Amino acid sequence: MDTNCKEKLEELRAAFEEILESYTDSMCFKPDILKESMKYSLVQGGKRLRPVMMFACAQMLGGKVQDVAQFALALEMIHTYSLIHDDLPAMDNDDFRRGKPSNHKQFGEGQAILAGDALLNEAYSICFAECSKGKTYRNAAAFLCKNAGASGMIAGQAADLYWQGREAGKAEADFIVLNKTAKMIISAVTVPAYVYGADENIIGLFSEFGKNFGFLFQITDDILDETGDFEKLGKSVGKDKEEKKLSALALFGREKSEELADHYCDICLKLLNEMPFESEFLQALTRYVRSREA
Ligand code: GRG
Repeated sequence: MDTNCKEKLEELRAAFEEILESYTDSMCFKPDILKESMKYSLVQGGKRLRPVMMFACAQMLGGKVQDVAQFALALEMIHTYSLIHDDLPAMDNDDFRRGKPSNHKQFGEGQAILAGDALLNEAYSICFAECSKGKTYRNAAAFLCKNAGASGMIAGQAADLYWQGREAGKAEADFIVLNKTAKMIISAVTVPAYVYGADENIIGLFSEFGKNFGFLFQITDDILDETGDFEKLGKSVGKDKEEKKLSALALFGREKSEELADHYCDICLKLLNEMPFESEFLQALTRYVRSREA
């Protein structure tokens, strides 16, 4: 990534951290353990990929970070809840997340479930509050919430759990990635287009970009689970194979997965080129994710 894009990445990340800090400072939930457990997973460690992408898309469309700040916050809260629940013994049973003990290791399983539930519900309250800003905000909120729910991320997670250790093929693996991973990224990049009332064609382009970026992101995540390093990733490695997770990597092996990653990367770049907006930063981010080590 060139210096300009790196600076922009840091600038957008810092903008999100500020918004998040102002939210966590204002949290006054009782009992204290609820607030602390929510805050524990929200602050520090995450790459903030989804908020950064949302802000970059808002700017691409001629808007400002502030226009979508609350949706970025809600999206990161939903993402964080999903990581807390995913780490539970009943799901992926991971002891580390974002470089520190996972939420249930720190607060116990019951509190971790509740921290996740609370983050999800508060995220919906934030989206609900945004709806008073008008029709385009209502459309954006509906889109974001749908992609996180039973026809989005939760469907993907349910399929991921179901197919673990069972015979399945590419269609099932793609269903998991589309829903578990890509739908949240589709939200990140398409919410600004909804907020600004963009036409269907533009919404379709952002959505398709988000989908392919999601597939690229997941395949690099799967490869890193096999080749990556605990220190850099901040989470356990090697578990997907151990737990017989269904993925492109498990189905096709490393070489073909690298080819698939190149394929999704190319589609993302092509879609960005088709957009009538300046997309240098998202192009750089796409290439960066293709070669990421964390
Ligand atoms: C429990 C409803 C429910 C859903 C869980 C997020 C998730 C779905 C599972 C986590 C495992 C996994 C591989 C998910 C795919 C998406 C993904 C790679 C999430 C990790 O996102 P990053 O790398 O995490 O952006 P940070 O910590 O940087 O925010």
